[in-house]
Formats: sequence, C-alpha cells, structure tokens
Amino acid sequence: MINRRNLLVGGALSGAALAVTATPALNALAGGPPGTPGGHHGHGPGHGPKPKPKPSGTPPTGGPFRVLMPLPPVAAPIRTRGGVDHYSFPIVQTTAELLPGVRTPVLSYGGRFIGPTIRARAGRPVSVEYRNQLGVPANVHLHGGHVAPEHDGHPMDVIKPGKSRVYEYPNRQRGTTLWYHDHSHHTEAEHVFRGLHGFYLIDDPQERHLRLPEGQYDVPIMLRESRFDEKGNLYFDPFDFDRPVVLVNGRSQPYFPVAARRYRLRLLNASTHGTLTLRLDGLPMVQVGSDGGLLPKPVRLTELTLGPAERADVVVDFSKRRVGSKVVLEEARGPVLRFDVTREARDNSRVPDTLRSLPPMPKSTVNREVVLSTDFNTIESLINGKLWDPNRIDATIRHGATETWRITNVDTDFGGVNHTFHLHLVQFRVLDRNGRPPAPNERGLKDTVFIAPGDSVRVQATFSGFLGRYVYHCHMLEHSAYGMMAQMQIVR
Ligand SMILES: [Cu+2]
Repeated sequence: MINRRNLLVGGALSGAALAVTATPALNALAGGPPGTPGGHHGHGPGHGPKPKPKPSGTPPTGGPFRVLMPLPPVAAPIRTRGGVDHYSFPIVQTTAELLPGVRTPVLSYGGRFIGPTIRARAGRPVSVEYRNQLGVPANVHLHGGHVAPEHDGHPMDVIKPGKSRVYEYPNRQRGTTLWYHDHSHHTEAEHVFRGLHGFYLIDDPQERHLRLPEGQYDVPIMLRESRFDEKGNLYFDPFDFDRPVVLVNGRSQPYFPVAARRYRLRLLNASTHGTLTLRLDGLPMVQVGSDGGLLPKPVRLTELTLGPAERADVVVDFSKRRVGSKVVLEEARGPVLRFDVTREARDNSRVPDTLRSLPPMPKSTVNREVVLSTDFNTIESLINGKLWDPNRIDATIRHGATETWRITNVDTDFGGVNHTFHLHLVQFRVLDRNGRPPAPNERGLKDTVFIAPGDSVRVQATFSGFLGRYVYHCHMLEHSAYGMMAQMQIVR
C-alpha cells in the first residue's frame, strides 16, 4: 500500500509529461491492476494481471445498530473580519473510531474522519486556510461551489507538504448541500477514501419562509462505501469494485434517535466509486433538494439512487411511526442506519407544494459531445478517446455562453461500467436522458449526473462568473485518477 501510494504521489509530482502516460506506467509500477476499472460484474479482457487478494477474515464491525450515528461538528470561524468568516484546519493523519473500539488510521481535514462542517450563508464569503501536515501533496475542492479557478482545487494545483493555502469561497449561490474533498491528481481516490471529505452547507435566508425542518432537525448524513481488513484498517485498492461496508457519518450500521416529526436529511454519497440505492422501510422520502439546492417541487420517493458525489435533501416524517418504532435505512448491500423514534415533539415545519422557481434557461449557442469510455486493453479511462492532459484545453468556452453538452457512456461491454459526470464551476440543468424527460428529482440544479452504461444525458449550463481553467470529469474518482478528466477554459 505504501509503495503504491508513493508511486501515485510520484506520478502527480512529475507533472504534465507523466500525466499523459501515467496510467500504463503506474499500472506497471504498481504491479498492475486486477481486472477492469469500473465494471461491477466485468472480468476484463482476460490477459491482465491477477487480482490483488482482498483481506481475508471479518472486520470487527461490531454488529448492527450498536453505536450512535455522530453528527460532524459545525466549525466555528477563527475570526470574522469585513463580513468574511475565516476558518483554519490542518490536513493531517490521525486515527478515528470507525468501528467500535478500533482506532483506524485515516487522513483528515481538521483531525476528523469527516471534516468539520462549514455552515456558510448565501452571499456571505468564507475563507478557509488548510495547512498540509501530511507527507504528501493534497488539496481541497469545494464540490458544487461557484468559485474562482485559483480557489477551485485544480488537480495539478496542490498544497505541498508543510505548506498552507487559503481558499476563498464567495457563496454567491443559493442555499444547498455542498461538500469538500481532496482533488490532488492520481491521489484523489485514495485520499478521499481515507477521509479527506467534509460537508459545506449554504443556508439561504430566502428559504426560511418555506419552513422546512431546521436546526437539530436538519441532519447531514454522509454515506460512503468502504472496505476494512480484519484488524479494522481501511483497505484501499483502486480496482476494488464491491466494497461491502457503507459508513454512515463515519460509523458502520449506527442508530440515530429521532422525534416523531419531520426531519430534513441531507444525504451525500461520498463514495469514491460505489452507487448507493436507498429505501426507508416503507416511509416516503420527500426529496426537496439536489446538488444545486431546492428542487422546483418536492418529489415523493420510496427508493433513491445516488451516484458518487450526488446529494439529495429529503424530508422524512417520522410522525408516521409510533414512538418506540425503528425505521431502517436499507442500501442494496443491506441495512445501513436505524432511526429510533424515541419521543414526541412539536413540529411547525412543512413541505410546501412549490419550493422555488429556477432561473430561465437562455438558448444554447454551442453543443458539445462528451463520450466516456474505458479502454479495456490498457485499462485507461477516457473522455472523447483521450486521457487527461493538464497541458491540453479540451473545451474553450466564451464567458456568459450557454451550452448544451451531451454526455454519453459507451461502456456497455463486460457487464457495463457506470460513470458519474461532474462539471466544475457551474450548476447545470438536465434536459433529457436518452431523449426522454429527466426524472422529477433531476429537474433542479445539478453539478453531478449519473450516466449508466449506454445512457446519453444532455445538460445545459451558463458559464459565467469567472474566467480561467476548470476540470470536468467522472466522479468515480478511481476513473478520474486513471484519466477520465478533461479541462475547459472560460475566456472573454
Ligand atoms: Cu467513470
């Protein structure tokens, strides 16, 4: 693991030239990848190296529903000056109790497996200093944030060991559930897997009149797949596609006491690879928000699928169950979280029939095609047939232009490879999926969209606010690490 990690980091440090050829080089150096880079059921072309053995033995998860689901603490600004809230966190290796009684080595923002939650307010800027105390480069991307390129955590723009860096976030966007995570090229998947992630919530005073549940009834929940060895260490292999443990706010199968009333649950899939499909024991999940904030109208769901990096704010009314009831959130892998209805409580919240109107979409002046594919011979992940090259601009976009992008996943071989497409800088609208209108819960603003094998999804966005270079990529971070990333330049 250490060797592979050093090699991965070496790749990032060697910069541009290596980045183009890094994937095969890296594979050879690392002893080769076991199998295909994305198929849940795929077996690859058959001539690849043997799979790396997975840890044998059972990790000490402690059994279901024995530990409380923690809430990642909300950070307090270290100072507030000129209407800007300033924060400062180390990026540091530490241990965390992910499994009961076990200290697992993790990477962290601010000393916690799930970094401190930043609660920002729409229109009020935030600045965060990160001090890199790891022995390797790292950085920070505010996922879904509308920020200047120098503050976006470009994959080649890293914080060197021992250095620090201030990121500025203007928060000129509507209220929503964002998150922050590492984006250092070649190491992003492992860094995020080992804990470089946290919530960044934007509260919007304009939304208070809606009376959605708030305060202690507004609960961020980070779900993410993991694999542990029998000692309780996190086991990372970029070609591990069926990680069995879903951590919920950093715990395996926790419980969470709730009152018999409405809650707003901010669900985030922070997995580096896995898609999550969730059901709540027959209780409806009323989705009110997605990546870019509130949906136009609430959407009642019995099942919710979240690709990596997608968010869904859902309102659940636990008054539908008697005090003493238990309500289990199930993922396709099994039960992941139990809500225990423990008490009555007053409830002045509601879910209005309309939540907001989205800004009108100007006419698109440019159409682009984005094809996501995997080369099963070289195990390279590609956009429009090309590997990531930080010295290449793949799309030059005029500032203020509205464009329509059609993203197609052509990976239907070997059982199919899922992808999730993420555009930096903007929130987009999903126009259609395979020529049909998007699902009701994809009709808000989004920054990440799930693209199943064979799917073709058209999205529309207006590229304004900042000039400069941003990336777009697959948010299965094992794929972006292996080349499925490209670059746009916003020009005057
Ligand atoms: Cu992908």
